[in-house]
Amino acid sequence: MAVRKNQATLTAQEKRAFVNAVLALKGNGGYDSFVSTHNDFIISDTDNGERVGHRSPSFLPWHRRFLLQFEEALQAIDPTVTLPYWDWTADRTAGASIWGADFMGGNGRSGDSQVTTGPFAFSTGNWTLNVRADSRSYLRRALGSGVAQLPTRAETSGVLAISTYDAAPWNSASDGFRNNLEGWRGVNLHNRVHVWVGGLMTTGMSPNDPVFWLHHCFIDKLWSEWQRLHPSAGYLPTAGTANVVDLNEVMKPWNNVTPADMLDHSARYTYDTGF
Ligand code: CU1
Ligand code: CU1
Repeated sequence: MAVRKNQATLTAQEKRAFVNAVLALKGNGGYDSFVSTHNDFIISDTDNGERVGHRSPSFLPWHRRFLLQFEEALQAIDPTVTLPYWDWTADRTAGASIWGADFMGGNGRSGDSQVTTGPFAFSTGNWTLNVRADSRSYLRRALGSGVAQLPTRAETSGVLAISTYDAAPWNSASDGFRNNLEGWRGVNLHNRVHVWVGGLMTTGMSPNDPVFWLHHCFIDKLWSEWQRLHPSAGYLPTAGTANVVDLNEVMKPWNNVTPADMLDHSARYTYDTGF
């Protein structure tokens, strides 16, 4: 059974294995297709057609499936690798070890926000952005400048206490666990972390920053915690809802997986906290 671990507990060897698998996937072209897929599923509430990846109930199952596909791609390179998660309620400063030169690399420099340390620095030659909105092909970050503070454990616990998964109008105005976790409402958990990191993380091409996977792995873990706290709550809506993915409807771009298929991850992976 694959166990996803807190990144703060990884050994030097585990960090190296994860970084090397990510770099290998980047090198063979596979990585950039994940960036494109993510960017294709950034949508607004007012788009015509179905909302899938964001601002809708399927935000959580869509990203669970997306992370699984990425993890499988890494495991095809190195079967020992699993996705680590970044508990940003605990590791909440630019000095935290996650930003070390042996792992994610550090903050962007002043002026152009270019990341110049670690394995994803442009100068290494291993991390040129190909899926991008402008001519800048280097990874950028501005830790703590778009918003000063990462979410706290108390704020996160408050969101985990919300007993309803989601609610009409099933978008960024909804009340419920999903939208409070996604961050369009309330204390703002997920969106705020993207803004705190800054740079590419504030765009639809956010997977260009490998910390995207560690952030979303923690979002996935929080969903898992919520499921355990509210065992009878389930996914909503169950059926008959226009423009969003109901419980048993397939999700693009895969077209062979439903939210119902994603509710129980225990056959595929568990977290180091025991579920
Ligand atoms: Cu996303
Ligand atoms: Cu995200």
